[in-house]
Amino acid sequence: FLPNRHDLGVVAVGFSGGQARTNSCPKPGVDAAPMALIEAGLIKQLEEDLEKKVTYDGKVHAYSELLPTEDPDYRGMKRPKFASAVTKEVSEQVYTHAKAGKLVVTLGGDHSIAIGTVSGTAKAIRERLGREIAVIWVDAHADINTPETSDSGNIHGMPVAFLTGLATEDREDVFGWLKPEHRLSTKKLVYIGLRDIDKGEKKILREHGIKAFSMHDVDRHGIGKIMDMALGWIGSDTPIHLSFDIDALDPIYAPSTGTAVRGGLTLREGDFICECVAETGSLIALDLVEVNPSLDEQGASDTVRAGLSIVRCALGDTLL
Ligand code: 4U7
Ligand code: MN
Ligand code: MN
Ligand code: MN
Repeated sequence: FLPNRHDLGVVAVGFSGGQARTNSCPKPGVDAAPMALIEAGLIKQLEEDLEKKVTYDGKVHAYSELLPTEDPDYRGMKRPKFASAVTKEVSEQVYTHAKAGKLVVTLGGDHSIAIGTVSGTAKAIRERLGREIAVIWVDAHADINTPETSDSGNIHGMPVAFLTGLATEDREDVFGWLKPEHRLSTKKLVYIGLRDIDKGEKKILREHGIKAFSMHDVDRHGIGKIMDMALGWIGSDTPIHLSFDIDALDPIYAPSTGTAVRGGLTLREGDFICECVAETGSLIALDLVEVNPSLDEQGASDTVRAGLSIVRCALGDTLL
């Protein structure tokens, strides 16, 4: 019932607007990640080493045609109209691949783009298989702030709230386009790697009984047991969307990212998570986000290499 594992659709999203450029967050550059990953050989490796059939339009989308003339803050969100328009477009791109039975690989971009990717697969898998997807969100952060709980107003800290319907909005041009068929149940969401969670987010996680494995849990049980528990929670034969924020990895391995937090996953733990998901045979989509090659020049190539490794492992490269 699952997509042909050898048939990939790749979407390159050069979007950094979910991590708004303000004095407190002067961090453009995450939009350059898809090109850096592709120049490092990503598509070529998928085709040649992993023998995948790759459908890719050859473009890094910047969506500049969607840039609104005016984009004032709304409910505290920064650049809400642009992020909404871009994620709506991403949603349609991802939907098209997933509906055609392809495993979709999306290269970000900041994590706000997951509003597009997850909504696109959720809708496609509902229509194609009559199934709900599960999401494994690997991240230092929970990204489940509502506009009201967010201190930063940055939309890359809110995607899970919009995807689960914890945040809703009537205005079509500010995520009002998200409909029930795009959404994800809080029961089908699992976090791994958390270590920097806002107060309001903790309350949300607790109140909705959301399954979350923090770095504390990883230290306590080891990553092997964590993956058994995470996949056990989801249940076998459930289509899995893996959304991997590179800041889940320790900054030793992935320093070039906008919101680095110390005390993260090792390179092997990150790869292991992806290998376990690959082993299930249930992966329907992968996002790799928050790589920012412009931030730490020394570390940029390490971070890009870590990203490449994550993608290859999720697609089964390292399995025997
Ligand atoms: B990322 C933060 F306040 N929680 O909402 C926020 F700590 O996609 C960070 O995981 C969000 O990198 C990080 O701005 C978003 C902050
Ligand atoms: Mn994130
Ligand atoms: Mn993060
Ligand atoms: Mn980040």
